[in-house]
Amino acid sequence: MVLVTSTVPELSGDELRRLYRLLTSVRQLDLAAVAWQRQGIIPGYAPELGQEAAQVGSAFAMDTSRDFIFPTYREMGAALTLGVDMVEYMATHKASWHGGLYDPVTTRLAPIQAVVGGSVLHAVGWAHGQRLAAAPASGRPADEMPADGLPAALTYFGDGASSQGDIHEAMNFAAVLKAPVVFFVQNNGWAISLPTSAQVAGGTVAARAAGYGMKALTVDGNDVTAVVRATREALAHARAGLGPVLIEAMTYRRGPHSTSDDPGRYRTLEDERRDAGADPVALLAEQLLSAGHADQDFLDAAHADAVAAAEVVRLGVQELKPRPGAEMFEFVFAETTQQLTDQASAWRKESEHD
Ligand SMILES: Cc1ncc(C[n+]2csc(CCOP(=O)(O)OP(=O)(O)O)c2C)c(N)n1
Ligand SMILES: [Mg+2]
Repeated sequence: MVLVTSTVPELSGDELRRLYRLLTSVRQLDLAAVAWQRQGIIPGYAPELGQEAAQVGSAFAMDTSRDFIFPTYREMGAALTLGVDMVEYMATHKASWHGGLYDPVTTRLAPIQAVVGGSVLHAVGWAHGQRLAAAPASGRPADEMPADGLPAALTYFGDGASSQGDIHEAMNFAAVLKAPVVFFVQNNGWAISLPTSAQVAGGTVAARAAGYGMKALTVDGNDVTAVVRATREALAHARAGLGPVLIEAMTYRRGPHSTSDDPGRYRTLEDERRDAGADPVALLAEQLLSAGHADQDFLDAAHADAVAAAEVVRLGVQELKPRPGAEMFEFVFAETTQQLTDQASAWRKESEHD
């Protein structure tokens, strides 16, 4: 199943230790966020328990000095790996600000996207723009690649999203235009209550890439080293102007779809135990110990630091205040319209808000 080629080097001990710290931080923050929802600190959250390796590994492979990442609503692990401020990220789950309060341009992370499949279209548009920008004089996509290759987009979506028409349009255009995009599907077995078998004809998303003449990699999404190497391989292909790549990371949504979902209504604990595969955090711990790259003290320290960091985020989230309502008029267009200005003043008169 794992199609990582030998041209992608093995990860170093230092990289593996960094990845372990990231996986542990994501695991602890994710568990904490579910608890915050139960405690009434945030109204809702989409857990990613079990998907840490898929998210951390893929984001870890990116070059944040030039690439751009387009998330769904479940990519806290990718955001944390990019170094996004986690209070600003969690603002969307506190309902303080839709899409997160972080700056997408400096963090290289597009706003959190709840429209299933929506981020994939944005990624293709952005990536096509990179090829146009590489040959501005001609007004056409560059044929000659810059020496260090093109900036690339990484876009996340789920097995459920892959059944949407938008995904077909995005992939077809990306392949025709040879846009530097990595389509990263987290096949976590579920689209809310529907198993993959009930909504992905043929049972595999990766197989569809052939229809677009697109390179595809299927990878064990619970093994972070496999994910990093697959993403690096895909990026090299996209940067060279050879076109987009589809990565299908096989993983499992161990928790509910969101904090308002009860998976006990459509699957049993036995199903979960049978289908979940390896725990990504435990798997990397085993790999580190058996290769002699880390000892138990390192793992314990990473855990303690992650718990403490999640607690700092909680305090920040609790401090978050509502944003001024007038901002809803300010971020619609770069240059506002008369109609919007009129609406804003009518809203002020009616609501007495500032
Ligand atoms: C366009 C659109 N249709 C439907 C929904 C409702 N919805 C939210 S999540 C979801 C399932 C998505 O499943 P998948 O793509 O596998 O992602 P996962 O939640 O497993 O990460 C649906 C149907 C939505 N948010 N947007
Ligand atoms: Mg899914």
